Amino acid sequence: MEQTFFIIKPDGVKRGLVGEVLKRIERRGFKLEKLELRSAVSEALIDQHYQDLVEKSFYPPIRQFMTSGPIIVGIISGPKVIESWRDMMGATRPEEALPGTIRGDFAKAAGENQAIQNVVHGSDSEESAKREIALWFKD
Ligand code: DAT
Ligand code: MG
Repeated sequence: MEQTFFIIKPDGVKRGLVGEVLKRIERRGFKLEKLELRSAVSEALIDQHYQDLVEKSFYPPIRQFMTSGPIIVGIISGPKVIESWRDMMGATRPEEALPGTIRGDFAKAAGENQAIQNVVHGSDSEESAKREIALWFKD
């Protein structure tokens, strides 16, 4: 069965959206394979996670945001879960995320020199899912 990796980002945990996100995962019928609260995520781990973005000019606020508080990390499985979870999350930019998606319903635009507060992460391909699962769950 296909698997994907997801994060409830620091904004989601701080705003009390963990239950809301998990409810949507359960309602969709995906199976929770792993679920952990990580309260001290290192900058090094976030840099590895976002290896394709670290060189971008907009990256430093993302590193700062992602290490700003506890996050939830997990693995879910189901048919076409990678694409479905991306659909459920919605578009990266809050103003482009459709109503009914997690980001469309909850994401907040970036303030000056701040990261977009878009509540959730999901792997964008089979290759990313494998890489991210191995990175975050070393066992
Ligand atoms: P996604 O999270 O939808 O997979 P991504 O992997 O391209 O998007 O980027 C990771 C995060 O980085 C994204 O959730 C928000 C931020 N980000 C991406 N592109 C950005 C940009 N052009 N300016 C500011 N922040 C950006
Ligand atoms: Mg991405």
